Amino acid sequence: MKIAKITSFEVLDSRGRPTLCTKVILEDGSVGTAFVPSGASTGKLEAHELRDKDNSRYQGLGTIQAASNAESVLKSLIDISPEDQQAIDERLIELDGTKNKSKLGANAILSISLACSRAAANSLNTPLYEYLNIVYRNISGHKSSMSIPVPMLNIMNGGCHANNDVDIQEFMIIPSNKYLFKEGLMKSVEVYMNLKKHLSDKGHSISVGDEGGFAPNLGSSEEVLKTIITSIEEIGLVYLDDISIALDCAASELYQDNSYHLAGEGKKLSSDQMVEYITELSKKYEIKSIEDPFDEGDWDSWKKFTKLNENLQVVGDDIFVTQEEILKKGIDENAANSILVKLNQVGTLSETMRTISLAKENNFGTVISHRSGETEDTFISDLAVAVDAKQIKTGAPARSDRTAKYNRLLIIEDELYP
Ligand code: 2PG
Ligand code: MG
Repeated sequence: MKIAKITSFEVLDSRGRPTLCTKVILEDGSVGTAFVPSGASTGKLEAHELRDKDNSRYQGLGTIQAASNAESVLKSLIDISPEDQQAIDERLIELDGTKNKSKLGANAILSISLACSRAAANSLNTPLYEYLNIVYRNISGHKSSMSIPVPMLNIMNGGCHANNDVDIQEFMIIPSNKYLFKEGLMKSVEVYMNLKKHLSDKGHSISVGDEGGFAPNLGSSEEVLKTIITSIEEIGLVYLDDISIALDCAASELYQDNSYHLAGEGKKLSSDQMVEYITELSKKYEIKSIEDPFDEGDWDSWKKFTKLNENLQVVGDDIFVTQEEILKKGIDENAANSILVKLNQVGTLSETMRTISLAKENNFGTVISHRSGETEDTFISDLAVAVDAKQIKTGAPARSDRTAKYNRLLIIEDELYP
């Protein structure tokens, strides 16, 4: 089997910005389509998202060049079976030839990598999660089983995902793993519904941020945490037993001139003070998981914090950017105990799977993640199931770009456990 055709063009993401839609068509007529997501609080070492910078279109954000690059690789892929994901990805990396995929664009490369796996799964008439599980077993050498991940739902937005006065970017709820996926999702949605009512009754705004979470001006992170806990308890659920809280501080966005600027709270903290502040906040509110509490370059704080908070899930996003080499350093230096996994931070499916495999071999948790700029593509739901990731974060239970992922998991749960 060979790839017969590649087409790529611009579509819109959830922020209304252009992004790529790429179709890989095989000789037998099977088609695989993939959309590429896009971040706002991006890590410096992420693979390069190629934008046209032509200000006469989409304020310079067009992706026509990336689309044309995606189409141009066809002739270099026709000697490789689309089922050989590693060989496809290696050829794409070779053709690009740069460290950060800036020549073809990581968006162009990722769209082919993902579309190719979908086309192969369709050609074999296999559900995507099952096909990805086979690819993951081959790449990792692990006898990995499949499971439905626990969702982390971002119900209050701040930072650069909203224009309010809350410094921390994401306040997420996590249903207990005693629940089936569909039950945990339902409980979480009930909290989200009650939170909306609660905010509205108090005269707060119920408009939402980029990931579908509410974004009122509550001024301080403690106020947000108290409001969420009240919304959980008001409907008869037990905080921690039924629903816990996770945070993504996205602290690289707060870090400037060696200090953390918490503008909403009117605080400017040194690294040591930030370690203290985050440690106290997590202890006081019994936070279960905390992502990017420090700047991606502030490794000393990461190490101190992880050591001080052994029972807390400490997740590295901007610091590891889904890259195997950086994760290796993080594992060696005990800079965290979990990794956030985003396909477009590295740019191919096989590299993403190698990073996941390294994490698992070292007892690092893996959280599969969406981006703040998303599309209706639900690839990450299948990926999370395929690699037995345990957790997925993909926004609030609102807006189709977010609910599509949860709905896909409901479909997979129904197929796997009818
Ligand atoms: C994050 C993500 C997703 P962005 O920081 O974890 O929630 O945001 O896509 O803007 O990097
Ligand atoms: Mg993050």
